Amino acid sequence: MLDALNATVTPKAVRRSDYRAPDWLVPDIALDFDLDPAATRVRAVLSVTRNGAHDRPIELDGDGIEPVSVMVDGEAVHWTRTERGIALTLPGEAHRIETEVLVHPDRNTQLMGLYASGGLLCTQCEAEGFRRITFFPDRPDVLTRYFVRLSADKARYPVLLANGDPVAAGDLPDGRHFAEWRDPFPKPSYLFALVAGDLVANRATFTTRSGRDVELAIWVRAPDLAKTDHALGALQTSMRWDEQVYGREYDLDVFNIVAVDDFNFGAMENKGLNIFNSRYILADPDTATDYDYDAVAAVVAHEYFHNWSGNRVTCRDWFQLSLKEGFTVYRDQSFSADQGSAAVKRIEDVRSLRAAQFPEDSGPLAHPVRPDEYLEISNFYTATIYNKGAEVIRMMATMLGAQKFRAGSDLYFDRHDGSAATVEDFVRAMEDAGEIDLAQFRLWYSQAGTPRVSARLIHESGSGRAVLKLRQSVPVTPGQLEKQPMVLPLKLRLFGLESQKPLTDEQLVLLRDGEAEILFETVAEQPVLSINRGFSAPVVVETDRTATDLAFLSAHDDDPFARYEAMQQLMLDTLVAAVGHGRADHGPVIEAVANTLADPRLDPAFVAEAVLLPSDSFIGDQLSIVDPEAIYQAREALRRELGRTLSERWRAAYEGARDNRFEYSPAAKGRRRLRTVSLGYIAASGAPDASDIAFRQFETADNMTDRQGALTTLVNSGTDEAREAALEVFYHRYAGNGLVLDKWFSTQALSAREDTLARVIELSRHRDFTLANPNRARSLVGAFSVNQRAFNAADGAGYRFVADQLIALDRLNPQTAAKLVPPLGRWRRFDAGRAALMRAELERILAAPGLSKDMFEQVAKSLD
Ligand code: B3K
Ligand code: ZN
Repeated sequence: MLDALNATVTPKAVRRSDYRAPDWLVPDIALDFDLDPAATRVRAVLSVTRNGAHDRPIELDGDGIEPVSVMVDGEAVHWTRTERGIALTLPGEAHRIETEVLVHPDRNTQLMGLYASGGLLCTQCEAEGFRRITFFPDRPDVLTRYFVRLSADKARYPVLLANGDPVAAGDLPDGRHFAEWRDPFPKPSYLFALVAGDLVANRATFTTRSGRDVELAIWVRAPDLAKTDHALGALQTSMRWDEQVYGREYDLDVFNIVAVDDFNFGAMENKGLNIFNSRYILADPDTATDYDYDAVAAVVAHEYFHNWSGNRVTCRDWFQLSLKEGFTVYRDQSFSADQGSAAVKRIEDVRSLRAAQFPEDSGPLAHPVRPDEYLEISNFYTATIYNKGAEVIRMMATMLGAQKFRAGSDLYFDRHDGSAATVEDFVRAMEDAGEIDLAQFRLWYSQAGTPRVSARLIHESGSGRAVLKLRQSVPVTPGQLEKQPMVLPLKLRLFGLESQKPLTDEQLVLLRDGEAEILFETVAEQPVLSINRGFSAPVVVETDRTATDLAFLSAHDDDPFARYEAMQQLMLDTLVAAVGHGRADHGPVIEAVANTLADPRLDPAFVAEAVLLPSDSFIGDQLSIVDPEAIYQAREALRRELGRTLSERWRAAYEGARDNRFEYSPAAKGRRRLRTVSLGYIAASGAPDASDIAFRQFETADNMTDRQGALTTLVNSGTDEAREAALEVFYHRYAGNGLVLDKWFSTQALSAREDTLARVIELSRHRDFTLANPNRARSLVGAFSVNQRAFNAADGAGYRFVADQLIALDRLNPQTAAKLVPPLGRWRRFDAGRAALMRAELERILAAPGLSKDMFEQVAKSLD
């Protein structure tokens, strides 16, 4: 029975199986915006055509907008309100619908639709924001040619941008002006965009391989102009890369990117007018870390690549989201791999898959790469859709080989250009071009859960044979109790422990059944198994490899990922044993780390990754019940011992990477990374001079990577004096720079110190803290909730703090609030006491008056 006070109407699920082609199409639209932050008048003229023989009305979505007038073919008409907008009964096959509505950008705190950000007016429409701008069949399979006229106050909004190519501009009476834009490529409404503001551009010309000139511009506010060169360079590099690697050329005369400070996620691929969260555009050495530089290039590339994988070929419905996102992430990952160290890039990608997607896949929000239903589509922009989706594409590329994969991609673009496609269309193109049967492989799209593979290698020394016994299982996930075996492409190779040489070539094994045996002949010596090389399948592999085997692979495997992985496994085995028994033999890890540090052939960037211990939460993911304190203590003990025992080596590595004047290159980045990782170990050793070394690095750094690396070390383990001094200097140095202040907040929220929660609560009352800006909300609340030890304080104070913030944030911005729910939903992984406290907070959120659909879905599923 519904509680009368909290009568939440359970929102209706949207199901993939209910898909029906649109009843009406909209080949053309003319939009006229009379822009004003308080009240913008939007006039729309839709030419609509009946799709097929039926007598159903046309349904136009509308959310939070009031019609001023609705006319059909020039006459005022009768319309009815529906749950999602309005419906009109139309007599003929083709009509002209004219609507006028008012919208209020400066009251839009959800940041969906038309909103105000730092003096600009801008839009965000994916997935369902266009209906907050005008009445329209807001679904991705309705493709429309847009003509857009913008008018606004010229002094306040001198720049007026929309999709496509500019066609006219001029002055109007009363200090206003106008601009007209035409986008010749039919597109779904989620790709619509406009921007109005006082902006300046960093410009360049790009000549496509067929010789067309494209005017590129990155638009920002004047003080930020000097921080746009990196993004502009990345745009040019990605345009060339897509021509060379995928044969895809840009198709309009202009390509505009605008940076805005208030944005719900990273960026948006609107046709010809990408809108970015400023954190993925602005970069200079003083304010951006190497990680930021890399992220700027990756996101610029990602959004650019969407021009083909997403825009020219779009999604039929939102269940197909991974069609554009998984493929585009795969494309941006390949692009980034080509710009620097492919091995390090693969390590980073796998690390983030394991940090975000594996927990999702084993928790209450697990869903397939192609989901079957949702309440709120915004909740499905997940690591599963993006990152696991990219792994699924990568597996197809591995199985087909580069040439056939390219042929499959060409076929997909040829077949579906200008239309809205499905995941099935993509897989079929790969099958046709690759001459391969992907019937069973399709399970990767429909079955959730991370498959587990167990691998046992048995050597019969007498016969010189070795047998590899493989077994797979797919865990139960919500709504999916029965699982079938999947196709797992596993790259493997055997090495000789004694000869230290490979015993076989690398081979690609396709594990299709629950169990399989692979026979190796002429294995004359004790073999060691290198498996899932390059992380060829996104699975968890369990082997019976000993510490000796893993240490051997960490020094001798020829696949850099497998080498990293062996070290990680060795560290994990050690840490899991330590958590279980209160102590463990640290010897093998110390020796393996020492060998890695001493190997002169290794790239410092690789070394830095290889010697890092797995994170607290990844250690927790290996355990059935997470004990945050025991994990933290075990990890700290190993870090301390590594720091002490290898003290000389860390200092040598630190010094060796010094005198590194800022330069953004893979080599310089690698040295900086190793330097800060070494600093972390020097500090972990408890050396009395550690705080001074960190403070010196903090003060003398000529770049943000070194400065923030030092700040993090000081915040975690510096003396009270050094820590507070550094925080103070940092804060004042960057006062007014929102993106850098975000780092100041998140560094403190991620701190390993005992008083982190108290500090975070204090920071939530800081004058620079606001929930209205998503970056700032994430920098404190989001960062804190992934600080495993502090968030999971046994008294539940961490949970309470996060729940309070989420309730408040939901009133402003449901989409951003809902994204921060998953850490609270992990209660099953904790002891009964913590689980009860987490559930109580979830219940409290669920009972909050006026809870959004976004939050309802995430919280209700998390409690289930
Ligand atoms: N397509 C957008 C994401 C939109 C998220 C909407 N909730 C950015 C991207 O993936 O490229
Ligand atoms: Zn994307």
